Amino acid sequence: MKPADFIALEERYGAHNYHPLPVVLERGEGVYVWDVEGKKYFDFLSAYSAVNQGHCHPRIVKALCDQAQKLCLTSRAFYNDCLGPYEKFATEFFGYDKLLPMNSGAEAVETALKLARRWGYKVKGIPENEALIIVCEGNFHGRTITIVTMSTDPDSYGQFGPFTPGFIQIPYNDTEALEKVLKEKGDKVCAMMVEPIQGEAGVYVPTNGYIKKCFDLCHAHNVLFIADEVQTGIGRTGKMFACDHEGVRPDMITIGKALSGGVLPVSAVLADDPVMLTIGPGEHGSTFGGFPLAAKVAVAALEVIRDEKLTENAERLGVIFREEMNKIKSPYFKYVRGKGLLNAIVTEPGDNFEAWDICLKLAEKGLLAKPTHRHIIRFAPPLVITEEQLLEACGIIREVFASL
Ligand code: IF1
Repeated sequence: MKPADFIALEERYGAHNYHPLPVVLERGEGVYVWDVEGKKYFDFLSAYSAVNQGHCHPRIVKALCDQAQKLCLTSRAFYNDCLGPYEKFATEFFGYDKLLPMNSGAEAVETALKLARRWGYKVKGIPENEALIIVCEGNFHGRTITIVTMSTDPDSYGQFGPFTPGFIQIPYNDTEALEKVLKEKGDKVCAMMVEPIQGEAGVYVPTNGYIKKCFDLCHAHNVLFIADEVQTGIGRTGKMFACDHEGVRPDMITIGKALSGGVLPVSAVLADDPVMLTIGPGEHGSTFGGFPLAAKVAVAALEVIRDEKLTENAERLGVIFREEMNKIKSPYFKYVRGKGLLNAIVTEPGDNFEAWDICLKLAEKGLLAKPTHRHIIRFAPPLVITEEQLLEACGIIREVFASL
């Protein structure tokens, strides 16, 4: 079968909820993927930062295969010998009292919202069904109905109503707006949820000090500060969490994606006892959440982050990447922004020419990246990338801009 045949199958038999670049991949290793014709690419998307540890990391794949032959799923109706050790490892690794395991990032977000509301009623004393949660314009937290309620992107929420009540949207990177809402409605607000860097908005990095100020304002009003680090967490931005750049330890953190190194959907909420223990038996859960396979994979994935010093690598190579990109002299290049190895180039689209076309040219030259909006290209290679590989990739990007 040729690439076009695989594309035709998806088109014919799959729902049309995606518009991928026309590249059909069949194999991955480290920072590289190969298409069905054997062409090799740098993967500068890393499955939206799920593959921080690189494709098919041998240690993670071994953990997966070993456990798959022993026991995959028990449900939480019984105990198993993987979940407890994983929870101990992960809570010590991240520095929280407890972990609640789920699968997709959206589920972790939903779980955090439920915990926040529960805490609001049980601990803060908000009258039942009146709790409010503050979210930011331009956010991306997932695809469930409640989560798209929080979205300000009509593609995400349009014609999916009716929506979930109880959310207040404020501008991102605007602490005055936050202060105002908290002053007016703080007694009914249980939480603020925010991405420390907005991914879908185009790797939009807020002003230095924004996260710290949000955290302080929330705490002054007895409001939980929740960071959605599904994309920014686990080393991606050059710290374990993006909130670490400002020395903020959120009351709750949602993680996913790289928690499994991309081999399984594994997500979780991290919180301390006063929040986590507000939910009791039978009040929340998931058939697969924390299943033995996920537990073993997650431990291996985190050990790889630690042992291969991937967070440090992201910090160091991120600086080099932005330096290299700033050397681009092209009317189509406006600027590069990001932290660690989560970066984006903001382009100046022409009349008949947008970021998508640049991504097609990059793919031709052997580098996969994803446009977001008409004019932004995201660059997020696996964190196992070496300096030499990064410089080679930067050469491809510069070459493509030079050819426009
Ligand atoms: C897609 C973006 C990235 C997320 C944050 C929760 C979730 C995500 C901060 C939900 C998911 C994805 C999913 C992916 C596109 C993508 C994305 F462009 F939309 F913003 F990564 F940058 N919180 N992000 O970024 O996690 O339920 O998908 O596991 O194809 O929709 P999920």
